[in-house]
Amino acid sequence: MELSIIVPTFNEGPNVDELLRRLGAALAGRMFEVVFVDDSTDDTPSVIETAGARSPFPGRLIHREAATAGLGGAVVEGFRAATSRWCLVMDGDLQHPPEDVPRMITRAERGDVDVVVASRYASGGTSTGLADATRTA
Ligand SMILES: Nc1nc2c(ncn2[C@@H]2O[C@H](COP(=O)(O)OP(=O)(O)OP(=O)(O)O)[C@@H](O)[C@H]2O)c(=O)[nH]1
Ligand SMILES: [Mg+2]
Repeated sequence: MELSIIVPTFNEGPNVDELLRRLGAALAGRMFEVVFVDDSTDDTPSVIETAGARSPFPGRLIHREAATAGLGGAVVEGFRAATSRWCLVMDGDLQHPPEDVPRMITRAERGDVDVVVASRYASGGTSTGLADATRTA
């Protein structure tokens, strides 16, 4: 499957290398691009450019000088820029495990759905990874 992975980022520099490395390992042999839509106020854009230049799959950076509508607006901009029929949105802070992407692709490829959602409310889901122990939703 051809896939555009849209990653909204706000000051996520320290996570970029690991995210790309884990996506590359999880999706080895597949066709995909990564589209970062960045509203950072720090050096995240240059971190993304350096990491993207090293990665074996296509990566693009859209840095928004005049960010509109925050995280939601960034995701919409990523959809507009995507070149693939299927788009996947994932956080840039490693809260969404890249290792789960193949399972989502397999579900989409069955062909009977338009949208696939990974949810902690689905069967087998957990709240692991939320900010702290008080967060369950
Ligand atoms: N482009 C862009 N990305 C953002 C913005 N705010 C957050 N992000 C990114 O969106 C992703 C999710 O951000 P979080 O703050 O963890 O939002 P969340 O996962 O909905 O909230 P939590 O459940 O509290 O973790 C991360 O990759 C952030 O860097 C924004 O204003 N613009
Ligand atoms: Mg989060």
